[in-house]
Amino acid sequence: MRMSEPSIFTRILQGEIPSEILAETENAFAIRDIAPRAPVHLLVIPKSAQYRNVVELAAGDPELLAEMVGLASTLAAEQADGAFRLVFNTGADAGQTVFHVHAHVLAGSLDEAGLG
Ligand code: DGP
Repeated sequence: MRMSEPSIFTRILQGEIPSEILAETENAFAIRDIAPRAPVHLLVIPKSAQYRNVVELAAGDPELLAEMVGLASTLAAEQADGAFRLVFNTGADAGQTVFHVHAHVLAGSLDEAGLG
């Protein structure tokens, strides 16, 4: 465990910052992105902030990565037609701003959608 400040997503999970938890599994949860770039734009986030990005997550806990993909798929089926994009911004130069790994789930009409 790093000794840094809790991430914004940890603070949401702990109820310090309001955001509806749309769904959760044992180790992950989902919220709506605060600045949606698609008709459906969700974030699927591990409950633990242990991994900073998807490369670290895939190396350290591939089962958790699979759990996140499953939650994304379930939500895309519930909130859209089941088709979705899964985007992991990885590194500040790629647009990552929160270094607590998270998947952007983009669904709905994606013609105009940015990549998260
Ligand atoms: P990224 O740029 O890939 O690190 O994505 C971080 C996303 O987190 C960004 O799309 C906006 C979202 N976000 C940041 N702060 C909050 C917040 O307080 N609530 C919610 N729901 N989303 C947030």
